[in-house]
Amino acid sequence: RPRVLSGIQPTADSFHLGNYLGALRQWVAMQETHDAFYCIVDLHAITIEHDPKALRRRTRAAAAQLLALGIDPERSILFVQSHVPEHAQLCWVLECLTGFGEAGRMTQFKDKSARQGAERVTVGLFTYPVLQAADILLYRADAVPVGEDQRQHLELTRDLAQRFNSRFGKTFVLPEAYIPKETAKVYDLQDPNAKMSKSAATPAGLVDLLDDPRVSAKKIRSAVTDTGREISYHPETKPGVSNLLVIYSALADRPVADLERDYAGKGYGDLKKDLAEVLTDFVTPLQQRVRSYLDDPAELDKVLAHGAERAREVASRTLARAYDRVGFLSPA
Ligand code: AQP
Repeated sequence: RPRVLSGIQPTADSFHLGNYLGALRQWVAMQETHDAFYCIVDLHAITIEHDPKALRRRTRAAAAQLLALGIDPERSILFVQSHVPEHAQLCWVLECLTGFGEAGRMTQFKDKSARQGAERVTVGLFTYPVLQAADILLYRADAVPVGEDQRQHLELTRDLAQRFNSRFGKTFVLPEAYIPKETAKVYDLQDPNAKMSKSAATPAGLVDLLDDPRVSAKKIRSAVTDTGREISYHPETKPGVSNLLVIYSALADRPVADLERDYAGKGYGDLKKDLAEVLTDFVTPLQQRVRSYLDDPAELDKVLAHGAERAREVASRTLARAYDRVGFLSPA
């Protein structure tokens, strides 16, 4: 079976709808068709200032959410990045193949460093996409389900794999980004031209999976909509309503065209009210499952330790091969 790898940062107490619809939904589905490696990327999470206690809490919360969303730790390999030291080890080798200018062209780095202010930007934030390349290449993944914002990083990963292979001999698989067509980018409810993101200007535009559903319903009701009255999917001219339709369609598993038909002649208020209900029906049982996983942190840690052990088997083989190819003497 083809192999899939993807990662998510434990940088918030809850994943948001963008994370879920852009990436995590595909993680769950791809377990059926792929050998799956899913990683909670805590090394990435320290590229911006962080609180150690929060990081530990959020790493467990990430695991609980992934299990609650349907990641099956027997079928898939679910693990924490820092438990597998090969990620940092391969990263170093890849950093030595990455051009300084090449890394400087990454738009996520430009955006995030502009937000941080120059004096707080770390070298780790700069080399973030190289570590991401190591995450992917270690498992020789064929497919990487991510949102649209990660496309450029995937291109870099492919470039680095190709560069390594042509310089030192075929070692890595060139991965393909797997970006869902409809939900590649979920937009902020208050600013439907900006990506929904935990670092958004206002929390009103962000829907967290673990938010109280009444709070989320209120955010949906106050979502920015567009001029005109018609409920139709036109991302250019009606970005607000189109975003709501995309979210609705994904959560209810119904094509956008069906929704357009259902809501012909109805108002934005009707759409928002129903979407809030669909969301509530989705998050209520999910939150119960998350709570029950969090009630037993020792069991969670066991699941993650088991995942790390299985991940290391694969990662250590790839790293040994890469080390050998670059000419490192193997320890006697
Ligand atoms: N708005 C989005 N639409 C579609 N996909 C999205 N992803 C994130 N936001 C959206 C996808 O979620 C996965 C996990 O990404 P991450 O761990 O890098 O999370 P993040 O980028 O830290 O999430 P944010 O909220 O976007 O954080 P900031 O504000 O720090 O940039 C990825 O596959 C990503 O594409």
